[in-house]
Amino acid sequence: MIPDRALRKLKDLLGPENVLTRRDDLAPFGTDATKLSYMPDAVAFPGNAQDISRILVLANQEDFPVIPRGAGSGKSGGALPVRGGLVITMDRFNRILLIDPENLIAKVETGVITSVLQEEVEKLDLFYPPDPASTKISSIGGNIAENAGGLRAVKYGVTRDYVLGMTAVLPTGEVIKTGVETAKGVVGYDLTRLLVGSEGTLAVITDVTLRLIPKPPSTKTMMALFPTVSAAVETVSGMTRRKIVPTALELLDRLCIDSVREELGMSVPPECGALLLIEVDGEKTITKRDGKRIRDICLESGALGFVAASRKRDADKLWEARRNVSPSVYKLRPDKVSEDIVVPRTRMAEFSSFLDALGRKYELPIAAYGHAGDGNIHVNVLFDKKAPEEADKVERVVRELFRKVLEMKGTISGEHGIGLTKAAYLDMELSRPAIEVMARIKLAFDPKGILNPGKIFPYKV
Ligand code: 2HG
Ligand code: ZN
Repeated sequence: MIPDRALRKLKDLLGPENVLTRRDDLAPFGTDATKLSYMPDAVAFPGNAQDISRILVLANQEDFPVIPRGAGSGKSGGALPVRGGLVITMDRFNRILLIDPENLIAKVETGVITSVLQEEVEKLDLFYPPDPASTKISSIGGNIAENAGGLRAVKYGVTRDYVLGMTAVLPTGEVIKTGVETAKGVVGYDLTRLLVGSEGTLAVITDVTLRLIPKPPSTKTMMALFPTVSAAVETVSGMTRRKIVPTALELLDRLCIDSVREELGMSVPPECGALLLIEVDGEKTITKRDGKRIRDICLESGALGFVAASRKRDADKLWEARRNVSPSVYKLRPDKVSEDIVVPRTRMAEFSSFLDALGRKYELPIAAYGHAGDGNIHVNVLFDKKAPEEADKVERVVRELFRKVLEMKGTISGEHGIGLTKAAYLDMELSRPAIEVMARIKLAFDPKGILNPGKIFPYKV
């Protein structure tokens, strides 16, 4: 609960138009892409780092939780107000401050939508590679909070690889600068790297300096059809063995294909059990050569068909369909849990047989898709929460999945973060001393535990 005097103070600080307290207005800020929902006590729209600093000082004095929120597209519940309190949205932090083609950097406020930045830098023949499937709806700040990956991570790495420095407001109200605006920098502990992926629990990041690279002059998009997921992922291993690193190498299993069949714009025969979407980039001669090598590998590995998109429009359609898999699988059941496990690339075929057996054992549809080039597979367990015989099984399915992934030397989260939905499983992967040292870091930043409580840790820090 936020005391009335604190709410009055907030309205004085930000202006009454920037503080919501009516229940009807609050509900949309209590949910995200997990479809879980919790009611905040109030929502604030700060306009600059000083506003956030004052809010956090007040929260420490009056002891209420503050939950930073980007665009609300999170997949692990990182922005949900699980203990009520004040949600602060970054909507007003929506400016691209600088694109510097000579130093290859951009400076942006963290509420900027990722695809907006991508489009702006591409106008100058520059490239911001991190490309989560949600690029059109997620914000740079949210991507940084969760260290988002995405489709191009196989070649270009993840968000953290492009963050050089930032302005961050500490939970105790101090505003700090971390990192650099230069190509390199090693002064002091790497707080930038610590804050990337800290899921809104250590600081509120208000602007960032990002590394850019030159835009690849051309791209080539291809689709290969396979009878089974095993055949498709064996092909992925074949490409890695032959030292081919595409820009994107994405898998869709049969359930996913069925969910976006119309959107693909290319016909996929019913005997197709899996497909790979592949993109390469670079000089035209290179994309042509790599495209041919990839085609040969796919056909040698038993592909049922192989097509290259001849027009940009067709390629865009394929990628759009791929980005829509996550919402489209709801056609199969009204509810799902989305996982983002990673297994060693060489063990994906073994993992896909495990998933088949898991689905049969629990009699639930399990869709598998995503970033096969990284071994990062989205396992979506579909169910109906109104049907207790289905809902009761989901936790067991997830535990069994994580146990197998860890046994295979994988990780339980490759890109969505732990947030709320995976906190109960954190100790499956991390040892007690590792969690304790993280808890001590949290306490060093946030002694009163006011910033985004209830996230990451399986117990109260
Ligand atoms: C994707 O790659 C996203 O489509 C979402 O990371 C995946 O919902 C999911 O499981
Ligand atoms: Zn993904």
